[in-house]
Amino acid sequence: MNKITLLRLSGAGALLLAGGVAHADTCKLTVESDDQMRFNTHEMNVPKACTEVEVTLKHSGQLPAKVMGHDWVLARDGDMSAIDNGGLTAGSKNGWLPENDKRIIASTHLVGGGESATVTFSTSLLQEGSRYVFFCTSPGHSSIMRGTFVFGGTRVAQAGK
Ligand SMILES: [Cu+2]
Repeated sequence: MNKITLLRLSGAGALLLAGGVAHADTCKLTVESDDQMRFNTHEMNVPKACTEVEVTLKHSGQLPAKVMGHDWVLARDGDMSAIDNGGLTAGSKNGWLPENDKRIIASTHLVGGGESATVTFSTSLLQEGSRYVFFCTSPGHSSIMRGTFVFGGTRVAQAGK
């Protein structure tokens, strides 16, 4: 099930690259989270050749979702705060995710230690050069648990674009 290529280049600034682009249109990425309220990367890149992206969020810690639950949410840079606030309002019964929020491009459900969750979405939802972020909507987590998500190209678009 898990045919995932994960290149860890360096600690917190680790870069995730999708594998098998030439052979498959679905590009698979894995992100790990832990009991210290961290993702193992702050940047994810999806090549333009990918028509679909499959992201698996793993929780390598031991604490239950109630205490240290994490999710993986993708949105445009400017929508993060509003989604985060919506998640707070939605509360734990909704896994800290606002319901039917069209600003959410993709999201996993909340996972606790030892669990994982996968979400698949089409790259037709993404525009090359736009600024996207991935983050966790557990209360207070997005201040640390956030990163840049880049579709196509090798650089994040200039600020203000
Ligand atoms: Cu979290």
